[in-house]
Amino acid sequence: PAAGAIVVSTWNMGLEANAAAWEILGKNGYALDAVEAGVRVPEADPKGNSVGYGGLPDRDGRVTLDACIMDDRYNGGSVMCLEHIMHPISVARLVMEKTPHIILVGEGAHRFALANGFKKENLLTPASEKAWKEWLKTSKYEPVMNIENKSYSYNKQTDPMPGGIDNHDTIGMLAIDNSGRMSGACTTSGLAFKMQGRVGDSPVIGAGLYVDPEVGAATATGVGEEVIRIVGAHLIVELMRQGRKPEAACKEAVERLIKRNPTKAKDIQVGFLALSKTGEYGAYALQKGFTYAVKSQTEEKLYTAKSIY
Ligand code: SD4
Repeated sequence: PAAGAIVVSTWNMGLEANAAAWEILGKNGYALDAVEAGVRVPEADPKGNSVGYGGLPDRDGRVTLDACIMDDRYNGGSVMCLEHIMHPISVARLVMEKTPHIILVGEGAHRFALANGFKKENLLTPASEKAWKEWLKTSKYEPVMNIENKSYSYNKQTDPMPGGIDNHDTIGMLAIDNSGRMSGACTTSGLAFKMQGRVGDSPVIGAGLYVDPEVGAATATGVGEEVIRIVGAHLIVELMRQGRKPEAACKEAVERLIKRNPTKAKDIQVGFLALSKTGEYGAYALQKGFTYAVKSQTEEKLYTAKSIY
């Protein structure tokens, strides 16, 4: 029996993304359609500097996108290091539905997108280009995000990015529809000023996203290298299988990060968000400031996750 539709997603932009997902969930639509439609909102938003259009480029000035999607039957699709395509999540869905594969990367993913009717577009906005040129002056690579008083190597006051450079958000979205089907999506431009070819956790099924309809789903945001190290999303789903509530499972994954790399964990942000198959949700982060949005029949709200530090 269905617990009633619900959608949860990472960061403040999740509110708007959830509203788009609800257009589908509220009409008894399919969770997979809902998560795709939901994350397309930040993908197309030039103000968000870490998803899709307007995302900060790599150190060579190239906007390279990572995304993955999972349906309610253990199917997944993923694109990595995809350039010039506004909606990598929709390409990931096509990889899942139209190819015998799960992952396409770089040039191959790009060609696949074009062959399926996607348009080649310039995703580097003037604001992102300006931020990159500013960054080039020092070329200091510090993947620090969303920690107050710690930012990239340039001044927040003169920072050309609308919400501040350290407002680095990937969207992960998890949903259950009115028929009890669960799906998830995760999409990002990855860490700003990364090396050309670098891929984070977001398109890695099991790390940035995992959906197990028997148990629940989880997604991650933050420094992807650390999330991959512990295969974060899959770890959380397995902890829920063993009986942990979503928040407790996310907390245990965060503690695992600290155990694996205690020095690093103090200086970076990682946040996890989980949804059980019965519609319970919870989150946990390393640092303060990780927000997530929830929308169901009974609530529409932004929460701030608990954190270790
Ligand atoms: C990455 N996890 O590429 C992504 C970045 C991110 O909020 O989540 N930013 O490592």
